[in-house]
Amino acid sequence: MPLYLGLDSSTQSLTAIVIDSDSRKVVYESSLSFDEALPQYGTKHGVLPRRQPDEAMSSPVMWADALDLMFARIATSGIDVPRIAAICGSAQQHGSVYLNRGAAAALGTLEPARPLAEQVAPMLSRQASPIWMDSSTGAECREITDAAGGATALSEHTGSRAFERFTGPQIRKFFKTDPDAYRATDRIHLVSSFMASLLAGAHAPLDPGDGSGMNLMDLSSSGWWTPAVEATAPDLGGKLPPVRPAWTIVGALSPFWQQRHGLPPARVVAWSGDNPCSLIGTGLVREGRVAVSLGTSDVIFGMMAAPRVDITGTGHVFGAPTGAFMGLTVFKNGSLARERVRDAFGLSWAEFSKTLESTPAGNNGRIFLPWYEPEITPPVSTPGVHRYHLAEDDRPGHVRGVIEGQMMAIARHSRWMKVSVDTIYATGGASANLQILQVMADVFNAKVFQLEVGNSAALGAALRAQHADAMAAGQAVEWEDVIEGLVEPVASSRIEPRRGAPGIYESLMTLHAACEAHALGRGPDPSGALRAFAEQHQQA
Ligand code: XUL
Repeated sequence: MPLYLGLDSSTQSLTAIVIDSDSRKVVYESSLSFDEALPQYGTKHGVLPRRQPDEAMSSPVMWADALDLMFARIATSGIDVPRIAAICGSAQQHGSVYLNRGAAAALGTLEPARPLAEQVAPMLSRQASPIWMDSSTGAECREITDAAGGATALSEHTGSRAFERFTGPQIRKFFKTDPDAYRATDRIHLVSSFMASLLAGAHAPLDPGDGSGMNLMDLSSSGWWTPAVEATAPDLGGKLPPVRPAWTIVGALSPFWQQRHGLPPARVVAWSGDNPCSLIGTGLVREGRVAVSLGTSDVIFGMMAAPRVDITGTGHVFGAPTGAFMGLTVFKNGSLARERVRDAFGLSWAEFSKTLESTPAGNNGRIFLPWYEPEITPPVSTPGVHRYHLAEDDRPGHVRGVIEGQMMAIARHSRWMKVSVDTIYATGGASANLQILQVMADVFNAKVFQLEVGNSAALGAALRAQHADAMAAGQAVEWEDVIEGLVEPVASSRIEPRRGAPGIYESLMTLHAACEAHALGRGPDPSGALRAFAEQHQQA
């Protein structure tokens, strides 16, 4: 009756989940907030005080300290600790940790009588770690793109065009601003492989899921892509960890943890990024089942059998813990846009839903583009809302317009994944609204379920630990069996597309694309075509 431990070192907290593989139950769950549990590091929401508004750094010593605290908690939690068979983890993506030449030996000789944090500090060649919220590397993105043969080549090979938060541009900036410290760096880890190294007491490899958040890894071979590595910084190849399959056993939990906290020599599995781990923690283990998270930002992600990339757009392809791939596209104007429309017309959420229910699919050809904030997808740097065939005081037109506009944008801008979507798991705050989910089902022509996810990244890591343990024991294991019982959508929440609605959206989506092109100055005004659409589909 083995237990599996999943950890998630996120931006703001460290979470642990222990699952019992036989009873299919979570038997332990605990989270510690960096700001509250470790105030001595001075972070706010997990980020060190900012030197520049576009910079975001955190402390790798703090992450190690949190791990030490969490293992002390687990050891005294009352769970049957000797039954922990394997440990895996998830970490915020893109962040990097810079270790010096002494680190390899130091990792293997940690002293159990001393706190981990004070033993990690001397291993660092850079005290702070840039994290995913940093957007200060625009110049480096351009330099890498040019030197690696252009944006298309970079996307085709690494899965994304150059992004400021990705690790390659961050490494280049470090090399340019502090070349001596860069030279003194022996190994550059991601947060994920750094944490796995601490557990195993030796430098851990990266998995393809987190490796693909760097603008450095070749997706199809899961090896480093030389043109990008050379475009990023000199001698970088020798400083990067190897990339190994996600189910790789890095080693046994090191003597430090065994002696300090009385833990067993459990298998340590390669860690991954939080998005790949969430893919498993939300049950997206086959192509065709996607998740749409309706939160501050709206995000669509799902598994892809092959590495199909978004050459011109804003989508990312990461490796998936299954050995396949995952696509992910982010839309910045999520909840805020929905709230702005609700507030503009003085509605409660109940009234908003009622209006949605009483308006027709296709909104009689009224289209609303809700770019209240600069948008990631499609890229819109100057915010502004756009109305087509829609009067400014048209309340029902705006209510249906904002939801249809968002859902059509999510559907259209995820077509690059070439996934035929049959099932959607809806998560995030707005997924509680069944009328919004009905529009989602109609636009995608797919069934929609609500999925209650707590800590999907930590749960995904625990499930990955179970999977890797079985693989290491030579057992055949199906991902559907791994997630069974622990990741189930709310069966009673099933929403089917309404008859006739998907056909309406199929034609409206072409017009939605034309509105977007016009709003971005790339096409003619499609208002005439919208009027014709309205005449054809006019409903009460
Ligand atoms: C993904 C990304 C974020 C971080 C958050 O590209 O930047 O989702 O992984 O932890």
